[in-house]
Amino acid sequence: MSRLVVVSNRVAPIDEGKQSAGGLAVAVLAALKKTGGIWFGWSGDVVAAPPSAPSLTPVGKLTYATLDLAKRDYEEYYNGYANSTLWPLFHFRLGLTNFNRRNYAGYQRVNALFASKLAPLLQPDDMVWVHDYHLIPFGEQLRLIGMGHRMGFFLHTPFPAPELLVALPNHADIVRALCAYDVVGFHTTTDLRCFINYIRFEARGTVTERPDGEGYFINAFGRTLVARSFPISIDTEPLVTLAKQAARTRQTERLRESLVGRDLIIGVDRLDYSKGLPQRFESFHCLLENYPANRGHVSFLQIAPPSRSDVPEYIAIRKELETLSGHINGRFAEFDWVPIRYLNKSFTRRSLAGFFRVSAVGLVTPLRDGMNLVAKEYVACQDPEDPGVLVLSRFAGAAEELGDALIVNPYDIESVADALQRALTMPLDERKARYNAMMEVLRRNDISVWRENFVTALAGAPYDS
Ligand code: ADQ
Repeated sequence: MSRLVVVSNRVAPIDEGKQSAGGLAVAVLAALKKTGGIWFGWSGDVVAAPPSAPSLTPVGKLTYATLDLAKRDYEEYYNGYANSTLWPLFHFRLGLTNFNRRNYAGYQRVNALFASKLAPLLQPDDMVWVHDYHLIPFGEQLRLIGMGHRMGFFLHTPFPAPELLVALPNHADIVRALCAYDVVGFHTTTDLRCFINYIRFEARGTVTERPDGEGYFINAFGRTLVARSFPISIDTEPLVTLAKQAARTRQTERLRESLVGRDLIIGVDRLDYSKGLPQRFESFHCLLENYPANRGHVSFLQIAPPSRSDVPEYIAIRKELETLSGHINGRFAEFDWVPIRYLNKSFTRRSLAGFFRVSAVGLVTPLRDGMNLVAKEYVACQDPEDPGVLVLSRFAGAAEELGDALIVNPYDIESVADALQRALTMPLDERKARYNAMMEVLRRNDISVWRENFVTALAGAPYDS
């Protein structure tokens, strides 16, 4: 069995026992434990003078290899090109997309540097699996220094429509870099279609459906590769078990007691402008305006830990949400009821599982999201005998699989309020039918299926010969 080498911007916490380990970390660790291998990426530290070699931590058959970033690299590669150029653009936010040559050069430089540090650690038969928009040129950089390995890339964000992508000055370089891989994976068929359209109409490449129906052969920039959708998922069964246990913890009990019989709507997101939080707050406001019977009877708990707080757009959205939540609470709160509980902090997986289970409605309304695992987690954490209702944005990748949620357009504030009202008053039979249909999907496609499908596709490479 070939070793697997996973490359991602951040390497997950080495303490695997940690309840905070998310789906990707669980999936990657399980794969690495099976095949042995390396997990390579940024340590998360920014230092004045980064050491020239990665720091290696062997744990059983796998080795964590991490590099520190210099301040300038952190600014140009991470805050700059990755999070101020590619992230907004890939979320269809052209108005928030900043481009400059310095950041682009920093992005390329760090990718080349990282590739040069991984190369000496590679064995000839290794398969390299690179993750996400920070590291698109990584594979091309490895090839430039003579690495002929099987290499795959998975994009965790959406892929933008070509009409938007061409606004990026170096769009052809970015897509050419994607074509240096043997397998390129997206969350949804929509993302895949955007990529294929770019290849056909911008790159003048050819796209052929694979005979087995598993994606497409792409011929472009002198290479042949496979492009396919691999919808990421959650560790469904362990999470079902965790939620059952979490239902009885003291913390969950405290939340239940604090509601005194009221219904709870929950939102859990990184504090990011892609998640549609201002529109969500407005929708809750509209629910209280248009359906006044909910006043005093429904609370909205929004958990939103800050992220990327060095990037100005993230400072701005935080301020906006503070103003909005203050405004809504000021308008509607009673001496014994506060409409919005807005928290800027993280919780363990166990705590979240308990909170999801107590909540009558899961409100997941990104303006654009690669997949959105919270939507899937909310469903898996429900009590099968009395499940809550998921209200889900059509612009989350998860909507492609979870059609039994109440699907909404997050820009349409009043119809999201209508969907909330429908969710809060939905009869038990309908809630159960929707829950069962969604659980069927989550059991069929869990995180291990996602991983196996990608690794199997990569094992079939190269597709050139
Ligand atoms: P994110 O944008 O981070 O991920 P999401 O898919 O929802 O979004 O994953 C977030 C994870 O963090 C979930 O497992 C969630 O439970 C956890 N989390 C969120 N808030 C938390 C909190 N306050 N405390 C503790 N845990 C919290 C990116 C893409 C998504 C894509 C994933 C995976 O933007 O579209 O689904 O990668 O590919």
